[in-house]
Amino acid sequence: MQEAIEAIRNYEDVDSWKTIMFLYNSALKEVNTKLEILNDEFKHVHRYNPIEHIKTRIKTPASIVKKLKRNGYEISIENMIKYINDIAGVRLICSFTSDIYRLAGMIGTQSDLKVLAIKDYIKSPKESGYKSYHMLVSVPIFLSDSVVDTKVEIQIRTIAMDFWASLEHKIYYKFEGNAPGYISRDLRDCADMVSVLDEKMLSLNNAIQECLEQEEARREYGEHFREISGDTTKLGLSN
Ligand code: 0O2
Repeated sequence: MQEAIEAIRNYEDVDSWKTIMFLYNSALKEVNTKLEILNDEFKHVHRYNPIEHIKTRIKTPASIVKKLKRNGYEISIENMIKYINDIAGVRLICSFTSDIYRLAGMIGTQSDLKVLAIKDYIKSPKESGYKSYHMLVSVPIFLSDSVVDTKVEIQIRTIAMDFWASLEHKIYYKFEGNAPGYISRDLRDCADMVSVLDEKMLSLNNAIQECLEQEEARREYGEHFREISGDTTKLGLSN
């Protein structure tokens, strides 16, 4: 298997940018399909949907250039492939924090995905308050004459974390990273509220599940009892 950089060299005569974007788009499609299948299988087996929705995106050229500059790299296709890990990005939005770790476990055991790095900003949130679970994976893209390992960043977060991150992202860009102190403080307070909300929603959901299980057990016991008393009536054993 080869890295995307070698693939670019092999395609030197062709338009490298188009080639590389073709690879990242293909990687996104592969990972997206995998995640949809995992979600469908989970729904089929457990009657439960761990993924609320999936968003995919390819980083814009302007955003790639900005990030290379921000990290002090020269603007080149090689540097972009080497240093920008989130050119192909998938975001999985879940209802509960427990879904995040369940999904991460399921992704980690996919034999054709290589997990290159994990950043758990849920256990260790960023200074800003940002919470999310990031997995950098590589997926083999099978071309007619070669196989190219291509990186995809998977971000997994709850609906509440996503709500927070979207607003914070907007504010970050609006103030170009220099938001007034009170806005940053309010955002950190909101991040704490998000954590409390996520915890409460999870414990509420667990309580609901417990009630449903007890109800099911009672129903099963009732049916079993009715069956037994029917049998004893037939045998003339009932009072
Ligand atoms: P944009 O505009 O969303 O694309 P790395 O070289 O991979 O170690 P990197 O890329 O900073 O360094 O890794 P990380 O921490 O996994 O961040 C990747 C992406 O996660 C970011 O891409 C954001 O989309 C998101 N992210 C990370 N930190 C924050 C944060 O504090 N707030 C919000 N709202 N999003 C965050 P970009 O390219 O930085 O931004």
